[in-house]
Amino acid sequence: MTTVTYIGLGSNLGDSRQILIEAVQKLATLGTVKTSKLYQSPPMGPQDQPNYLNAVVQLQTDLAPLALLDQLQCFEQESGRVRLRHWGERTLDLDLLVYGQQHIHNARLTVPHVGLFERDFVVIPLLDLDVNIEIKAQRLKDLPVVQHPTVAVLDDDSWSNI
Ligand code: PH2
Ligand code: MG
Ligand code: MG
Repeated sequence: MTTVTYIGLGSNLGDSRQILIEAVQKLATLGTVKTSKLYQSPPMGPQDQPNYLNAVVQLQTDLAPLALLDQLQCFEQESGRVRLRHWGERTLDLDLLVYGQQHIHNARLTVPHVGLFERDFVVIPLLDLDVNIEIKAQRLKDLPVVQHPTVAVLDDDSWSNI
């Protein structure tokens, strides 16, 4: 059965734009994808790191949650993932934000993603993909972070060429 999932993409090391384009191409091998706009976003966490590029992909896939997570971690490694410190700089971060309506809590995975509601670099691109999206009965467009976003649009949804 096909499930609608949302994947958060982030990068602030290397050629981030190219790294995210290649990530979208890899995600497209797992099902049908749609991309949000491409954003630049100031770092959450340590401030002595570069700004991030962030986007969200909607992926409709037949993969089960942990099989999807395996693929995301594989794609992170293939990008030559470097992760220097907690909440620090990285070449590619792929976060499973939402998996259908499911709530998942296990040693490897928490879905919906922890902290999603507070992160404008996640909420704003999610709204690009579905302006009426609700997660845990919360309409994302009503969240406080939507009122004063710190993210800047770099490109419209054609940035990934998908
Ligand atoms: N990811 C982090 C830490 N801080 N800040 C922004 N703006 N965007 C991110 O994707 C991000 C971050 C670690 O995953
Ligand atoms: Mg992350
Ligand atoms: Mg992550």
